[in-house]
Amino acid sequence: MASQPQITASTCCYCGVGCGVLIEHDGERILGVSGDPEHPANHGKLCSKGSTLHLTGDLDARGLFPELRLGKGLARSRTDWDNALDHAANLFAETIREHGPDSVAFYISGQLLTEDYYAFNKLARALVGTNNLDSNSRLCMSSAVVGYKRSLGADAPPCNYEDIEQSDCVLIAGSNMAYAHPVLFRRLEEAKAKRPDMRVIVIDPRRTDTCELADLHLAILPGTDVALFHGILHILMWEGWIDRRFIDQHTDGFDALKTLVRDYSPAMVSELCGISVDDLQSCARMIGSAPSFLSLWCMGLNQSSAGSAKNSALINLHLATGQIGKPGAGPFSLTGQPNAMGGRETGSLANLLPGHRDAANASHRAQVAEYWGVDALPASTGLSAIELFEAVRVGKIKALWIACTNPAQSLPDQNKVHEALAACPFVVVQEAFFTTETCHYADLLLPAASWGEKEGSVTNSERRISHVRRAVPAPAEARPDWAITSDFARRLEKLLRPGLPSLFAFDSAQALFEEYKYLTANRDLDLSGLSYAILDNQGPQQWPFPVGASHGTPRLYRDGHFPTGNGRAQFQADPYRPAREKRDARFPLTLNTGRLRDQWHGMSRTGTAARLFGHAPEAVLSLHPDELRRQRLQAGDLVKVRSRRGSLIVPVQADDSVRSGQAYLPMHWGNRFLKGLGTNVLTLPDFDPLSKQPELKHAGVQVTKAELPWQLFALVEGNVQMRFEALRPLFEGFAYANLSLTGRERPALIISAASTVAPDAGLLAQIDLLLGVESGPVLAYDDPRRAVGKRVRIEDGRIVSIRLAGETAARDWLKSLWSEGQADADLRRWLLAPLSTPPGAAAGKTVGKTLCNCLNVSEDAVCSGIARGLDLDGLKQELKCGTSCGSCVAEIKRLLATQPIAAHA
Ligand SMILES: Nc1nc2c(c(=O)[nH]1)N[C@H]1C(S)=C(S)[C@@H](COP(=O)(O)OP(=O)(O)OC[C@H]3O[C@@H](n4cnc5c(=O)[nH]c(N)nc54)[C@H](O)[C@@H]3O)O[C@H]1N2
Ligand SMILES: Nc1nc2c(c(=O)[nH]1)N[C@H]1C(S)=C(S)[C@@H](COP(=O)(O)OP(=O)(O)OC[C@H]3O[C@@H](n4cnc5c(=O)[nH]c(N)nc54)[C@H](O)[C@@H]3O)O[C@H]1N2
Ligand code: SF4
Ligand SMILES: [Mo]
Repeated sequence: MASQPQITASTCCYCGVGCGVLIEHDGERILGVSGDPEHPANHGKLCSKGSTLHLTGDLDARGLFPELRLGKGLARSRTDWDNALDHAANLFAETIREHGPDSVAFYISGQLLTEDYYAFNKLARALVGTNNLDSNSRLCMSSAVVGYKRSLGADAPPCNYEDIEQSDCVLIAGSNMAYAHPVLFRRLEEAKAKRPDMRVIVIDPRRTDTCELADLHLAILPGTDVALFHGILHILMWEGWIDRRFIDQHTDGFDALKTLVRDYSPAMVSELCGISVDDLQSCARMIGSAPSFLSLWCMGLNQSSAGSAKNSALINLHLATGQIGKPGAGPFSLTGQPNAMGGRETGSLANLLPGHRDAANASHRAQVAEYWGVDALPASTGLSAIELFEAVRVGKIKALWIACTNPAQSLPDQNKVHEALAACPFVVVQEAFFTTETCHYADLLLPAASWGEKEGSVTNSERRISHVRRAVPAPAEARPDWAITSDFARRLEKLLRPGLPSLFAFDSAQALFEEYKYLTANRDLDLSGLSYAILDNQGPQQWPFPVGASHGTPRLYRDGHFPTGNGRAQFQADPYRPAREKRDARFPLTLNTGRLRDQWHGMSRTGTAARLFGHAPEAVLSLHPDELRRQRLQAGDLVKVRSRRGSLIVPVQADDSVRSGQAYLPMHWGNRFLKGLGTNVLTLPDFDPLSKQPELKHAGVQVTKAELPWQLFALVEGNVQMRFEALRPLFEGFAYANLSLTGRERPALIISAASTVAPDAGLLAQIDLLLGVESGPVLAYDDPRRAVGKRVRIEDGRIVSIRLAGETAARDWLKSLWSEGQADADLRRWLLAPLSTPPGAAAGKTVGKTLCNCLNVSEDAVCSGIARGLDLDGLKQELKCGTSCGSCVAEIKRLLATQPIAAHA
């Protein structure tokens, strides 16, 4: 029974900043969310995604009951948990007996909780006996893992968030913090506002919102970071801005590096990186003269065929200047997912084992095997994500368990990934939302509890562990991941090791944590002194936190001692190697991919909240205006983007934040929201030799105009998830189709589609039926000769559904009438006449994007405010934009810098 509103303190389930949230609920349903003022990561702040968590998670999109498919080609049907997990256990046991333990694999996620990870690790390594356990962190953090381990000896970001605020010089490389780590970015903004002498350098081929804070932005050519970092070191050495004492006392390998970087002269580096020698010199000067220097980096470094080299080349700068282990200093890799760190700690990459151990290390294997009470752990090499899906595709992996990740959207080279999933004899998908691209391939689909519904722990970017608390029960039969995994494991062990005591006698998340934590004892990350009770009483804590500790460890390596064999950090001398796909005449553009401000990955959750589409309503390719001119394209044209692996049709926009010769497409689009296999149909599976992290940011592409004269536009209010599911398959036959949500109080599904000729009348009739414009209070005008038609459904004087076919010139006008709740005489006259363009004055009317999602302020409103002479404070006061989460402030500042202030506006 629902009762009085209650508050449960938990964490945000999105990014690695790891903000604390207060969930307001009635014991059954989540009613609201706010920032937890007590949480040290965010002190009460939330970004546009965190603050809208309670608006996401539409039950129509959630998994509620297990579903099983009894044969390829058949539909799945609902089943119960016993049947589901027995079936899976039988199939896994049979496969393992027949083809060996390496014929099965687990592909998991940085969004699982530490306890979930631990259950999967024990399942794969101790029970099944395979190292085929990898996670989406392979696409995300594995280059940082290699970087830290080989340069510093252990996979441990040495800094904390306060160091960022205290630093004199912050270098942000390949990270768009303003979008991807917004609350931490807010903290940096505030620190710089208080100490304007702080220097901020941004290294990113694009001019992102993060650059709004930068004293210097180096728009280097894609993939050239190693050359840049070596070039900076060259100058630091030349100018004597290095710390000889630190190098002598605490490091090895400087001489080899010195020899290498001698060649990276400013002239050569400026040429390679496409930046000026002056900018390069200023960058080196800012670093070399700063009392404290800290670097932050993310996917622009990691997702690269030179990801490990980029990480180590940046860490070299810290070692050469002694900028590590002291306040405001150090190399600080930002983690993407909320518990990417927990995954690394529990050993959830094929090459790792729990407690920062290595699967290839025999004594590490023996330690873990002994702790678990099994004879041995597998010595065979496990497959990393890209290799794993290739092994599935060629039939080596015959049973695949996927949890909390959507590889049919997020892995590179999607044609191959879809082939693999279609070919795999048995695919299990453990998911909170049954709408994802990967769910389509599940033979067994298991409903998982999600945010606010499960308990456990997570570690954020600064090594801080929070207790994730459950506020409400999971819907219907959804269960927490650790419970699903342990239940399956208990059934499997009855078949694989009958009669032996269970390895999985866990009755709570806490039981898993208690068992796991001792595997970290006496390791660099020692968190064996922690417990849920300590986290509850003392708040979130940073590891190491060994037994007997009274508080966590804010900063590592204060004494210059590193966890390598001889206690010294290791310089790495990797030469610069260009990105794998060179630009050539056929593929003259480099495609860069990354995040939008208000969306999360494949959008299974954020894509259920209509307002989160306000800032970026649909998939659009960004090209520099010069590039558009060169290709004779207009903004808004549909283009075919083609790489060596696949192609995609999207509209194009002019965007001078992208340099000529480059293109940018957000990573969020998959086959659900956009027809085709999404952004990753274009990207390449080539990976870094050490980290095996794929090069997701540099694909060679060509762009050509797509001639698709027959266009369709539709908008329909209400029941958006159900309509989405029903309508999406009908657009398979269109060359282009983008589905998304729009609106705030009245969410609507919105569709843009195009093809060369009109679809047959039957298909259009089916679409009309689902849009509710086939009968009832519908105004319609059809011109079958021109294959043009328009239909609008009006209820209680408001538009509730629109369908334009053949020609869509009136779409923006109609959308604005819909959003204003109008259906006036103009509309009726226009509807009943053959005209397709909107009447007179309305012709230019468009619905601009929403800049401030919290207060619902459009870009148009901000621009007209600027035209009236308002500054940032004036805009905040008058329009209220930017006064809540602050995620839009960087963009408002950019508009202030670029919009003309009309003299007599
Ligand atoms: N809104 C939002 N926030 C998120 C996420 C999300 O989906 N949405 N996901 C989370 C996750 S899992 C992750 S991993 C992080 C990712 O966070 P970020 O890494 O900050 O985000 P991206 O947009 O992927 O990429 C960052 C930047 O790298 C730049 N870049 C591309 N190539 C190069 C290069 O060769 N060198 C350099 N120096 N830069 C380059 C891109 O232009 C881009 O601006 O975000 C986390 N936060
Ligand atoms: N082109 C390109 N591709 C990229 C990237 C890029 O920058 N460019 N970035 C890469 C990076 S860094 C990352 S991290 C990946 C992310 O890629 P994915 O891991 O595929 O991303 P998500 O959409 O977050 O997938 C998580 C899934 O888990 C489900 N889920 C949510 N909560 C729970 C839960 O509690 N339990 C279970 N079982 N399921 C749950 C969600 O519904 C969602 O479908 O994408 C990678 N792909
Ligand atoms: S910065 Fe935003 S997305 Fe990241 S944890 Fe905090 S509220 Fe969540
Ligand atoms: Mo990530």
